Amino acid sequence: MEKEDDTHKQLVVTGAWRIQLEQEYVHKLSEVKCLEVTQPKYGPGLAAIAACAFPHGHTHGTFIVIKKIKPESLLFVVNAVKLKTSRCAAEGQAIFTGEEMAKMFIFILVTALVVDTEVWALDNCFQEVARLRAQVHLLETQIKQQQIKIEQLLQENEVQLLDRGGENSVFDIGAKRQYADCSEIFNDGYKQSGFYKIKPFQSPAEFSVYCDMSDGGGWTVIQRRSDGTVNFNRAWEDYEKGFGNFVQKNGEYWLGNKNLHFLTIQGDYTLKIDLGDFEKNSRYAQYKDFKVGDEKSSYELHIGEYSGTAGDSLAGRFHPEVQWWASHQRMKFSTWDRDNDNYDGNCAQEDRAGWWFNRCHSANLNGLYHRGPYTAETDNGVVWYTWHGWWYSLKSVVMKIRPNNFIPNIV
Ligand SMILES: [Ca+2]
Repeated sequence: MEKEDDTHKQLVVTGAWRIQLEQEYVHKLSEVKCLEVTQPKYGPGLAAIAACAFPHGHTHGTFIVIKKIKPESLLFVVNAVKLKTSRCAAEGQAIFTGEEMAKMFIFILVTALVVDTEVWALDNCFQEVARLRAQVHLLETQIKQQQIKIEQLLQENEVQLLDRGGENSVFDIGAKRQYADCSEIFNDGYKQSGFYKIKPFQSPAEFSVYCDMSDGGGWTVIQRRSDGTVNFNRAWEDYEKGFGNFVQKNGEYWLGNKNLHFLTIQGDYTLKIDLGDFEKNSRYAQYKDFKVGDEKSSYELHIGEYSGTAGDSLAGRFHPEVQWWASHQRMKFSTWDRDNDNYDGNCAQEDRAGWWFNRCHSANLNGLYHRGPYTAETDNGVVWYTWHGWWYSLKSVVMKIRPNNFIPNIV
């Protein structure tokens, strides 16, 4: 036989009800006392759930449903039911007789006059509920704001990625071996252009560089101009270490004079300079035996035999009379804060670039990004004199190197 034990039942605080209660239940109700409201809980559609104790020996458990309507009065809504077992009650079930089933939805309205101390505890509970609800509302608002922000950021990120046209191309091919330049990477079977890590023999650390695996493959890109987004008017230290965008496919950068030195002392390198103008034309200039000296020599430039379609601006051989001041052969590197040129003034400062200035130049590929024909106090644009003269600033430049003896992959 199941043991009858009506002890702790649930008191559910919910919506308002106004229903009559039969006399016999009024009597029974008076015997039921809500001893204390403990551990208010909150759930969907409920203001609060609290435990309510019934006098020992009562076989009629009572669910009391309450909602505070006005501060000065309480509306008690009582559903009187007979609970046969505590076990069932604990599980939230109730077993009813036929008669009780008929009466189970009978309710009573009680005024605040009968409110006792336990009810005041409930009153506090309501205040707590209101406070917590306000808090929940505030937090929900904050979460919504955060979600909007996250969505905005994701959208911006997506737009940026679209802008780049999926041009991010950084490759991590693991640390199986160290590559001295891009030609070694190419010869090891990596035929996709993008950023790779290389470490020339004497370089203290590896660094990231764009490898152009087209055009025969194996090219280590040492400089790129493409859209004017990177400032090339920089100090000695920046040019020494390198700067710019080492992430995007067309990112502008200067690989760094130190790195150029470490790369080019490894062997005989060919320098190829790809040039593009704003009329969609392209030319190139190529020099054998490209070398950059060490720090002591102020990263002096050495170039060998020229070939190409853009003219020999670097060695200034286009006109014998200008060669003495226009050639960049054997010139030291200069920046606005390190004047190593052959000019009384400061070429790097006037022409707004770091370069192997003479007096001052017939090529200034690190010049200001003017976009085509320009006027300025000095010829400070991205200049390759033998193609477009001093007063046309080129659209694109790629300076890239690979060993003279590299066997191009010509398909
Ligand atoms: Ca000077």
